[in-house]
Amino acid sequence: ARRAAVLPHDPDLAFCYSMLNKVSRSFAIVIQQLPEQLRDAVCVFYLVLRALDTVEDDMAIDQAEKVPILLSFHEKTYEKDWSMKCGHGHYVELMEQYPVVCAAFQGLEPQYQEVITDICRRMGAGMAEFIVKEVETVKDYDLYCHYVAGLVGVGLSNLFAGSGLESEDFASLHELSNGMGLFLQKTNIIRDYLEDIMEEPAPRMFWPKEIWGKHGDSLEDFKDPENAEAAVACLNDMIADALRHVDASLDYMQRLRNRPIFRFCAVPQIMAIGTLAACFDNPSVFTGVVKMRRGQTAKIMHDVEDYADLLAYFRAFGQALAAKARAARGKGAESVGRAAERVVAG
Ligand code: PS7
Ligand code: MN
Ligand code: MN
Ligand code: MN
Ligand code: MN
Ligand code: MN
Repeated sequence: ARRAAVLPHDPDLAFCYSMLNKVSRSFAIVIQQLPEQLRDAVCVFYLVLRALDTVEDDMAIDQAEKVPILLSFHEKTYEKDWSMKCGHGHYVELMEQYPVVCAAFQGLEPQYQEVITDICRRMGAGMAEFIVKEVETVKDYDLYCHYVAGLVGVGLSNLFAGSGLESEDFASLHELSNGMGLFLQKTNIIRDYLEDIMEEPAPRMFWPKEIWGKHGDSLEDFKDPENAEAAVACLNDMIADALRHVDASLDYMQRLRNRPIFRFCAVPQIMAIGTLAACFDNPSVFTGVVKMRRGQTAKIMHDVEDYADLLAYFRAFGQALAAKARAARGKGAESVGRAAERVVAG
């Protein structure tokens, strides 16, 4: 049976779980189902990185101020009263109450603290690098996604190995861990096209020019209805690129032995391939937010227990992609079709 969410006695951790539930619906559920030894560390890890991302995302902070904060963010967790005013919605509260997250961090086992600090330091440095540089090539794109998501995979693998609940080998599965993060992050970047380009006071652009340059003269033009056809062809190329990481992701998850850890990893990956299937050949990506069918997320959370369940979902979404690709023809659909057929064949 799955464990229900447990209210921690520690008030700092209680705040962390309440914040986690406000900022992430799906991660909150799978994190709270993790084994006791890991749950608090992963919850704090999530909030530390979410806070770092809030700084990265706030386009009202100027570069000269932002870069040093990103570079030193991993040191704030050892302080007693560092906070700042930035972000929007629930993130404002996260940043104002950051000392509470730091207090919870300081109560974690040292081996977990070290992993979180190391990843936060490397992610902050990577974010800073891309504040002053643009994503031009697919190589840049893979590197940016490594910094903001691949490193999360590497850190989580270290936590899994450190807990003794998964094999020590996970601490050295860097490429597969990175692939897990890249698959999630590329899906997020594809789905968030409009949100990111409309960001105030300045747009955020993560789609690499090496891909969009084949379809137009500027990334921002894809939101104009007269460019819908080129925009969708570009979108389909972006989805074919994201599907490159499916093999690593399946290979990684096939090695997991602990059921709740497996679910924690598998649910977001299934939601990612489901989101890619919903976005594929879909002009709505350029005019609003595309999500999987309502209720589908809840069903996935409920259903997925083991690798066979995971494969069934990947094959079903692979089928959906392949069918759409056959109907689409042209518009970059062939490469998605080939990638999808491989997912279906296994
Ligand atoms: C399981 C081996 C510590 C659980 C989970 C906060 C989401 C926010 O959301 O466009 O549009 O604002 O600004 C590998 C999660 C990668 C990361 C990256 C899976 C921490 C997470 C901070 C590895 C999640 C991918 C920025 C950076 O994009 O986002 C296994 C735990 C995982 C956080 C995500 C997000 C990056 C992000 P949004 P952005
Ligand atoms: Mn963000
Ligand atoms: Mn970000
Ligand atoms: Mn995003
Ligand atoms: Mn965002
Ligand atoms: Mn935003």
